[in-house]
Amino acid sequence: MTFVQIVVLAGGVGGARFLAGLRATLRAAAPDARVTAVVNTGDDVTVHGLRICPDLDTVMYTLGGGSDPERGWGRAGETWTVKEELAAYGAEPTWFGLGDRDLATHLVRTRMLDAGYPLSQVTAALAERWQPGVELLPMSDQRVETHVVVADPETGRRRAIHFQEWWVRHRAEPDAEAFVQIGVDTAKPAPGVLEALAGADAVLLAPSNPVVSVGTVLGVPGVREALLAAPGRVVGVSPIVAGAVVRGMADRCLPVVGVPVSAEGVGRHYGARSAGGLLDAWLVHTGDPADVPGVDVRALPLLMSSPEATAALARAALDAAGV
Ligand code: FO1
Repeated sequence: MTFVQIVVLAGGVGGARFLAGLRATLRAAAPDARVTAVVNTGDDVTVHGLRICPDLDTVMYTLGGGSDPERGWGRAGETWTVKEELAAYGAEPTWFGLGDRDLATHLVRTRMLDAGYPLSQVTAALAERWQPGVELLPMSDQRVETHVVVADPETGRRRAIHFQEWWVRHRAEPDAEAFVQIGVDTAKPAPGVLEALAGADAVLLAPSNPVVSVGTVLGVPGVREALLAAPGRVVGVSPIVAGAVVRGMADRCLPVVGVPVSAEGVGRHYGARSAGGLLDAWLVHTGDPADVPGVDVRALPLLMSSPEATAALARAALDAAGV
């Protein structure tokens, strides 16, 4: 059996589901394949003195079998006693829900970060418990935070708020004028990221938010170049189905960077690898038109409505990558 190395650029819920399907399809077809997930950390936030890494935790919990299937984030069987107690003190932010079980992850992570461990080592330590079955890498060990420039509803003045405040507190209601990745210019790919890309037999862009998730990962200096130098093909999966997002709020993010909310729009945004863009192939939902010049566009059902459907989607991505 050839040794297959697959790298996946992923964000939160969509990325986690896709990775679960990829793991399932590989367990059957290529048990010695190795999957490296390079996960967005731009959503990371410090709340009540604790460092929260939503996308890393969503992937870790989902692949580890501990995530809440409804919410898509946080833990199954969660309780909210500490959250209620914090609210009783009026301790802000009360709008960001930290579950009691989830808190243990943030306490361990924050203690290790404060002790000087880099985020990549903290992530590996947390994953020891959860055994996700893929290598989990943050995109960078340096802090990169996505902030959103909005016009203040009271004063009309432009100001930047943390992505989590825009996303959770305001449900992405206020029009975003720009996304700013604080710290990205001095961030370096986390240890293992460039090495994984250099040996990748396939690079998959998960159906995550193309702007604030996949886009943020690609914005870490060196990642895009390493992806384009990868020996394997680059295959993207559209997060837009029938002109709409399936989950999340990519439709609130794409117009900010001038990209149409369509499979074709995102495909063209990623661009053809043969013309300086990213993609060798682009998977779109059956029925979605997507003329993406220079890219091998393939239509199939993209809804990850069941583990079988997700495994079939992952299988199609591997086929498009030729592995
Ligand atoms: N999303 C919400 O809509 N409300 C919350 O209170 C909330 C808390 C939260 C805590 C930890 C965590 O890892 C994720 C959390 N999320 C919450 C989801 C999070 O905002 C998103 O998963 C990502 O940042 C977007 O992909």
